[in-house]
Amino acid sequence: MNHSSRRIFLRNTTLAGSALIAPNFLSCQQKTTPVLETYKPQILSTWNHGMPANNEAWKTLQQTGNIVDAVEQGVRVTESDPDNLSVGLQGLPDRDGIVTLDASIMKGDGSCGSVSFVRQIKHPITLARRVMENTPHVMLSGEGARRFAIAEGFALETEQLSPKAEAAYQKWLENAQYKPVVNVENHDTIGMIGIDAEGRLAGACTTSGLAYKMHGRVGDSPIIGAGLYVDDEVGAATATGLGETIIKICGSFLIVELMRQGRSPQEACEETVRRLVAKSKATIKDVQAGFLAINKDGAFGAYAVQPGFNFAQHHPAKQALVDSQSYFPQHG
Ligand code: SD4
Repeated sequence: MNHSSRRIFLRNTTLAGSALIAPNFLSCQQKTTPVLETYKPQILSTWNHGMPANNEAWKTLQQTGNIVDAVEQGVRVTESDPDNLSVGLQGLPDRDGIVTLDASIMKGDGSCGSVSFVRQIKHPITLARRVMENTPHVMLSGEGARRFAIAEGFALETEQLSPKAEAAYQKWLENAQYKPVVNVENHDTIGMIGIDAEGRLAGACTTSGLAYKMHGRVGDSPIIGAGLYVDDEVGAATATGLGETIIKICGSFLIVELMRQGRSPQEACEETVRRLVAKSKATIKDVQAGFLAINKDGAFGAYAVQPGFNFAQHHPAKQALVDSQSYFPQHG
């Protein structure tokens, strides 16, 4: 373990006047805040595919020292992964059989860019970065985003579905249920948040969105404050899962604001999931949503509605896949 990068805070807070109270009574009244492990630099990503993505982000951070380069290069790995059915052009299509992609990128100084409902672009995260850096706007959508990509020299890829996606789509067409299918396989968006050694933060989020969504549907991932939010003064958060539920509570922004008010990343994720559950009461049994957060000290947290959410963590002492806790317990 690299102790220079790891600081452990253990703080005992006692009730007012407790110094006058006998020790055995004090032990009942004493509230111990949880141990917060902090790591800088650190990269966190949603789901299993976060492991190779984090490796690339880490390598990029070592090479360029730039945390924005790191998160962009990291999630590009997932966008290129031919086996991934919910990020990039090999993802599952909408109900019309068309793959449309959403992505966003944000720096801790508040700069941000995103693209939504974009077709034929292999790396929407890089297009989102171009929106951030080369336009006066935050978000470009659909045909406008595609035209901007062409102007920026991006190649247009084929619209033919990957063999895996085509097979899944043909199977789905047999019943063509319009209800979004939410399960672990169907919310594999990659959200990545990172902090460098000096405490600069950045995040990236990219997805093909909900499988078999209505054509034109946009989820939380490209919405700044929903799928991603980053503020160097506080921390960063990202989301995965049923985007409609995340947008309704401005999930990532809410986490950052809760951390601003003094919550730890873990507490902020849990409170945000509770808010989401409260707002989605009627349908919550069918909903999965998960959040990942880091604060400016490098403390981290994660929480999901249902069991099964995990995240990849990379810092000087550890590269691991970590299971998140959840609001609902393991089924069965
Ligand atoms: C969305 N949050 O579009 C995304 C879903 C997801 O893989 O996580 N998809 O709602």
